[in-house]
Amino acid sequence: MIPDAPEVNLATGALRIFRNVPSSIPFDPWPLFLTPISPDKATPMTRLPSRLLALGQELDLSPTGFGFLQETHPLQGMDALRQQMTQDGYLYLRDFWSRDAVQAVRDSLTRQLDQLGFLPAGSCLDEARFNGREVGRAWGNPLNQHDPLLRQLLFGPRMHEFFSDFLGGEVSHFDFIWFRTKGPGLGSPIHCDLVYMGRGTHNLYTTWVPLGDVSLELGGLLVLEGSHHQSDRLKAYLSRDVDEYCTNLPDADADAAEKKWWDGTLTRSPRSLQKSLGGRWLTSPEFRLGDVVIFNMQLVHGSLDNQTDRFRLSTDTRFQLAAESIDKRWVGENPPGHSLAQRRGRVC
Ligand SMILES: O=C(O)CCC(=O)C(=O)O
Ligand SMILES: [Fe+2]
Repeated sequence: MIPDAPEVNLATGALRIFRNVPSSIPFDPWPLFLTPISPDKATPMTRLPSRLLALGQELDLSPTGFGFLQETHPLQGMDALRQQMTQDGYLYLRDFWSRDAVQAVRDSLTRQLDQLGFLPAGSCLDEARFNGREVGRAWGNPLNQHDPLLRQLLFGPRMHEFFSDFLGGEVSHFDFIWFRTKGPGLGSPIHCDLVYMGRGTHNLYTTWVPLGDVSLELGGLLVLEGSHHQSDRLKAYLSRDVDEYCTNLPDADADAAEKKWWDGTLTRSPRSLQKSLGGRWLTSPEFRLGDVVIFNMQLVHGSLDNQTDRFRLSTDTRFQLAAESIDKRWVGENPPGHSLAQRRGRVC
């Protein structure tokens, strides 16, 4: 009997070696050269749910259509991390903070959700169960932007030092915090961040922070592999700004008065976008408390639909070099954001 070939799960990269090895065959020593992985760090062979959806569309879960984000460790050194950002458009850093530090922030937010009447009366706060009422999108979200624990985590020394090293200078961040409190149903629109925040430097990075463990069913960040290399094909999209309108088109008046507002969506069809741009849709088998994903402005992303009865909590925030120009919509004690005063007309 011949041993099975080493078996690679193409989606996870996990390797299962030699099933059915009969005792009569001498043990092959090569796996001994592999560095052992401590059990709590090992990625188990992830069992995918039977379906994963984005914007209500079933994703192609074959190995060519779907996979997992590559994990990186800051100890690899900043040169390697910069190279990886250029190559992949993102860095996925596990255990960037301690679980306890992030759990304290989660506790603060679930307490707020409870006080605001978004959780079922008497339920366990940490479960963040949905009671039928949506919390709303990031712009206009009622959670407290000035929560000291949250700001201390997102803008504290750990993140500051990381970005100063990564960008090689003094850094600044947007003051605005994008809260994601996603109940059951559709995830975020498929988009690139540039169209919401491109009025300053484009050398700008998003930090996506899960405030709770996020399973595939709960639905976390979803990125289209290699899409940041497709800026040429996305030129028409990337040159847009959600707070701009065309003065020379018939609906200019309604656009100027914000009666019509383009929400930055690149496509409503993750599958047809994938067909035309290529690349796999990538996420994590489980985003965990303490993780962070950092990505650039041109990477196409959204999130998986939430197939549970709980809220998925996360935030996203932005860092850049202090010396470079900053998009003023997102700076200040109460940033103006997508308000009417920020609307700009241009000839299209
Ligand atoms: O968490 C989400 O649903 C979307 C996140 C996102 O768009 C971002 O981090 O820029
Ligand atoms: Fe985004």
